[in-house]
Amino acid sequence: MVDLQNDLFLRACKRLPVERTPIWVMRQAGRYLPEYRAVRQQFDFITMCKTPELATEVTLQPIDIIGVDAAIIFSDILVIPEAMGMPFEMHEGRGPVFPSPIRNEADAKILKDIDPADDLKYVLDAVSLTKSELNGRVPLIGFSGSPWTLLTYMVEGQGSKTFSAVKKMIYSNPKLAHSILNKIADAVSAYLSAKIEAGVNAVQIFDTWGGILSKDDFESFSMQYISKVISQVKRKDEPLIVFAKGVHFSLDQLADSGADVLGLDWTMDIGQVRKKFGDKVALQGNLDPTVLYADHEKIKQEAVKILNAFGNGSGHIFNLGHGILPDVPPENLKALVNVVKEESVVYHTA
Ligand code: 1CP
Repeated sequence: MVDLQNDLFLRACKRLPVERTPIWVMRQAGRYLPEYRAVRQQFDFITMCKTPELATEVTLQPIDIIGVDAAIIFSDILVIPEAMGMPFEMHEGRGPVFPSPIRNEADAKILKDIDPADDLKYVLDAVSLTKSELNGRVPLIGFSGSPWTLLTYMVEGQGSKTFSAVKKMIYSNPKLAHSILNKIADAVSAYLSAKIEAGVNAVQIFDTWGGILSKDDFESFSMQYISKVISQVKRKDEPLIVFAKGVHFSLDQLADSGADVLGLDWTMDIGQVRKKFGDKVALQGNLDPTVLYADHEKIKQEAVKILNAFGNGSGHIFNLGHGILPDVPPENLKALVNVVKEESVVYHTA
């Protein structure tokens, strides 16, 4: 194994001392980078996901161009439903679409258990190749959608504003919803375990759509399955990050879930969350992604506000409160990364 030259991210996840606060950003490999669009012009999205050389190339772009402290393997959360038997298409301007969504028991019969070594070999190969190309420069993060967030796409068939199809399922046929969620949780657990085995240094669970549920429904249909995944993922000392967007109401449960790091969206006060949980978990976040439309002085002010709210000591991984938007100028992200690298040092002088 190659020793890491920069392990700030991993140390911060474990709340060990660091010289400065590490930073990476969700969706850092993506459309805001002209270098990504150049690759994307030649290949469709699914081909990029399934070709380890291409996935590796775009995973490395933000490391080389922006200077972030961790890489996240280029892929998508929807590779799991695909491996379970639901092919998806990427429609330009509309996003991913499942032509045959799951709406009833008969539809659900097609869902199969996955064997990541076979069904998702292309992701594991991308992890190995990326690790070798990184050559220890920074850690590599693997990720998955949460069972609930995956269920929303599998039932809606695409992104949604109202989520009426998946909500109809949880209210009219909760038994079916729970049986599919159980299946997805097993697939996610096997997948994250296989990614760790292939070499990722940390994993993140994205619960992008947990926040559309009431507190009780979140606990029943999302939290329960996040906990199941966390208890089943086989890891040695690889940190696990859970990011649930818009879930103010169940932060306690998330902090008690066994995750090492809690990802926060930008609507939460990171200082108050730290006071509440103390040393229980590290925190990741939480700059509003649209701050990156501002000038560099404003970006600096807002970044320093977050560093200051977290305060002294380790346990903070700087990130946006959700994914970077595709029309952000890359130099603004670079400015943010440089500001965090420079301005965070004072919070780590013992
Ligand atoms: O045309 C393109 O190039 C596709 C754009 C794109 C990209 C770059 C999609 C389609 N997915 C991705 C990569 C991706 N997706 C990563 C890469 C690693 C990184 O740099 O972070 C990750 C982590 C994801 C995860 C993902 N996909 C999530 C969870 C995170 C989040 O942002 O909330 C979700 C909800 C998806 C679904 C998805 N995939 C793509 C789109 C446009 C969407 C959203 C669809 C919708 O709800 O409308």
